[in-house]
Amino acid sequence: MAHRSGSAKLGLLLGVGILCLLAITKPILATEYTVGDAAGWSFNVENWPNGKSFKAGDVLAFNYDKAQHNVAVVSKEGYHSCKASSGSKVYKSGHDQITLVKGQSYYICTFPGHCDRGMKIAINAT
Ligand SMILES: [Cu+2]
Repeated sequence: MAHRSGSAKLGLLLGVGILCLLAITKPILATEYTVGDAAGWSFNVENWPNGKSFKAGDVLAFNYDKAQHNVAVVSKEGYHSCKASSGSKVYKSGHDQITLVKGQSYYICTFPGHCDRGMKIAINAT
């Protein structure tokens, strides 16, 4: 009996230890999000970020046909007006990974009419 309760205590200790380890390592591990999930970076992706909680360091993976689309980093105004400024960083590889920084980030596709068809996202990373 004494032996059994001893190993139960050891098991509990081990369990608590593992939980502590998870609690410590979890914030370090960044989450990678595939923008638009299976559909990828595409029309009407605008609402995809809804309900997700992004953290600084998380990675957004933009998958798309590079002949048809691109990803421009824009300001809030650029997001709402669907216009990238001349200084905007534009990703165009078709498989772009962008690491989020704390705060608001805005991305649009600059191909004519695409942003107006919902090819835009606003992200808030904490
Ligand atoms: Cu596009």
